[in-house]
Amino acid sequence: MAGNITFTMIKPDAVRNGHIGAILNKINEGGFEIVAMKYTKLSQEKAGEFYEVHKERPFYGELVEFMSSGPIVAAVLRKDNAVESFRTLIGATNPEEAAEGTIRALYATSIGENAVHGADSDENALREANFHFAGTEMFM
Ligand code: FUP
Repeated sequence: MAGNITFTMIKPDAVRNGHIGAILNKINEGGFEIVAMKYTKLSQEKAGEFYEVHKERPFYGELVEFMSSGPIVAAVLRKDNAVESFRTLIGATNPEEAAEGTIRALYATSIGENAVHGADSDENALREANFHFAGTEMFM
């Protein structure tokens, strides 16, 4: 059965471009409840750890550099079938391929600087939530 929790980050590009409010509005309109949220900045070390699965990919260095280049908003969201539903709301990784009206189609600039992160499985959603938040910071 699909879980009801996902994890997201509003990435440094979207924060710099002033899209926090608009993106949170899309998240609310999409029917997601915010169960944890913080405005924070990842160190290079923390960003490297978060994206460890991509370590061997050619874009890993740039990804870590970018994700630690400015503040982000990290959040845990609740909705039925949260992971899949949120990935539909954000659209494809490459904004040029993202469906019209999705968060990435509206606010991302490139495949590397693509405005938002969305967990890709229930297991990763929980792992990523626990990476960013203490149990006492999540109002499940
Ligand atoms: P997504 O799950 O849609 O965030 O996409 P991936 O897990 O495949 O990629 C994670 C992040 O790596 C992306 F958000 C941006 C970066 N990336 C690139 O910079 N270039 C690529 O070709 C693919 C991903």
